[in-house]
Amino acid sequence: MDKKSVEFIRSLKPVDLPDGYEVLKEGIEMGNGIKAGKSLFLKESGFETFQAYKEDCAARGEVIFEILLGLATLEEQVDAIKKIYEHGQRTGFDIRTVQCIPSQLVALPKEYRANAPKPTSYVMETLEDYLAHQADVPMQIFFEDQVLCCPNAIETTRNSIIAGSERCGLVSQFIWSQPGYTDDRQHMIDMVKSIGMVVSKRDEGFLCDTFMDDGFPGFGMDCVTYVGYALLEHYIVHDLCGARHQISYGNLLSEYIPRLAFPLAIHKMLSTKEENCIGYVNGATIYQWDHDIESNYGPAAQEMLLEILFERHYKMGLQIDPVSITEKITVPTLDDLLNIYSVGSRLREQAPAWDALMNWTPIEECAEIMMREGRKFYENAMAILEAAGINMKDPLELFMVLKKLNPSKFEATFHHNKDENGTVIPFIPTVLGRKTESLTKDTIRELYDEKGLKGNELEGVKLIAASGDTHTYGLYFINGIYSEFGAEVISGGVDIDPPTLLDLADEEGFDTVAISVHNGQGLDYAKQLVELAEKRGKKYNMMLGGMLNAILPGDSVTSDVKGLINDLGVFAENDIHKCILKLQSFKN
Ligand code: B12
Repeated sequence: MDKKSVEFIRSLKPVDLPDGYEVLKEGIEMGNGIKAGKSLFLKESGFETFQAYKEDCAARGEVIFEILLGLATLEEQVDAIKKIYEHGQRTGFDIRTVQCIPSQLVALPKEYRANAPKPTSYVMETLEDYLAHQADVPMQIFFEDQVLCCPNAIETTRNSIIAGSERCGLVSQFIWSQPGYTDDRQHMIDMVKSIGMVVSKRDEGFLCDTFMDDGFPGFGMDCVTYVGYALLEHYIVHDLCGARHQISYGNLLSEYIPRLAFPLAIHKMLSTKEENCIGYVNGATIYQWDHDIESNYGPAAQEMLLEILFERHYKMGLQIDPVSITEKITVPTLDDLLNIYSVGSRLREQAPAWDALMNWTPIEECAEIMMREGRKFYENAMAILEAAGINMKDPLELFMVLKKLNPSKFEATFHHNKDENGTVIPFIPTVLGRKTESLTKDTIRELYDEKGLKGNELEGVKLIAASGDTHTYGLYFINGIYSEFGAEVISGGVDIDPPTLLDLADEEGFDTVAISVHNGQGLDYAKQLVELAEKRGKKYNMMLGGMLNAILPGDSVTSDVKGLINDLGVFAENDIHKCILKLQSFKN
């Protein structure tokens, strides 16, 4: 066992935490005091639970499609749910489930919302807002993002249960930080209580869902980390807390063999007759183009067809949540979603004819590796946690330790296959890590060969580089480039808010900051930086890159806000050569 990892985890052991079981019990009691809702879909179809419906579909080889929807306002969201139902009636595609993607502001208790940068999507304020989603149509509505594992977990979980969201999620998101909220201890306590609320509705089918790619596995270099993490989370949520636990995944696992081997491995390891552990597979998002976007139908259709055939063969209850061909550009509109959903539905028509043509051996073989190495990863993680003196029977203590672990360190700490320098040697490398690494190398080569840079252009430049949200690969990219050309870069990590960023710059004595943003909050973020700098009476050189868009007041779709950010005096640009020239100008 890696002694360094044990010592590192020992340094994270929390003090002054209440007993996790008492907290869980409190949550169960809170849950007992509320009545769980039931969707109009369940009432109409006669199924007691959505799980029962899902199992019935699986047994018949019928694949369930679900729409992931997060529009600009609640009114638009509710109207869209009605339209989805009508679309199903008109076409016969019979779509019955919508998973809602509200704004990240919902993850924050109300008193913190006013000061947070505004990301895309709508905000829910009251229980009525959750109930409104039913829209008088027989649909099953799920609330998962920003529920269960965020600082506002008690409110979002309670409202979701009352509104009949049998799946509450998403456990893996507990590692996300929200702007302005710093009380990790309270965050973890409220999360364990919220899991308790879901446990109280166990017999009514309620479960804790998780989404691998939003959590630690989304930061890893090895697909085996998906399995190792899933087993660890299952131990805490299912074995210790007693909740039903379901595992979803998919936007970053874009290579077909690991993409299908992962649920097969999980199904074989965790599903039982009584409890199915397989959730949904999200459309892969990283092979998409942001130009000639119709070309994205190619990989999207291929992927959906394979998933349909896979589910017809294994009957494990894997649902499909497709992503639109506009994924690389912005959040999808209802039309974008119905469009890709229709493609998926038409693929189902001819699927039976493909069944006999399929050879699942490569998937089975990859699943074997995932099971074998995933179990070793999990056992290694458990052994390290135990050796570090963590109370392995206390869900709160375990979550608290993991919360303190920087996401980029999870894999490096618990992986069982490393070289002498401690670098993880992946069994099945992830795509995004690999792609970003080669993008960085290719860009560096271009800057030398085509732009004539010499390598010393940024000598003497000191800057803080950070991500304003959970997206890390853009940050990895700029860190790599700026360091290559001589800048001294301190990484501010992820989820950093404007005041913390400027505090860090002040502490380090740096006056240049480069921020990567993706959630549509770039304009707000820049405004806050300018205001804070003014208040502090200081001059900073500020640069922003990433997804430079926002939903402007009164609009339903995002607009490019690069110009508006530049007007504020914050340099907004993704062209890395222009950024290097700008950084050079700061030296003068
Ligand atoms: C990977 C990913 C994730 C992963 C992130 C994992 C990780 N460890 O980073 C996960 C699954 C966790 C995730 C979560 C979310 N995501 Co996301 N994600 C993506 C995805 C697929 C790829 C982004 C990426 O890493 N690309 C690779 C890097 C190398 O490229 P890049 O980021 O584009 O960076 C380039 C430039 O922008 C530039 N750059 C980037 N930063 C900077 C900074 C500076 C200073 C400079 C100069 C340049 C620069 O350099 C790079 C090379 O050119 C995109 C869709 C897509 N295909 O692009 C959505 C996307 C960015 N995500 C999106 C959203 C909405 C979210 C969520 C809010 C969704 C949700 N509700 O759950 C959450 C975020 C929650 C949070 N707490 O922040 C939206 C943003 C929508 C918008 N603004 O219009 C996108 C576009 C998807 C979509 N269509 O809805 N996501």
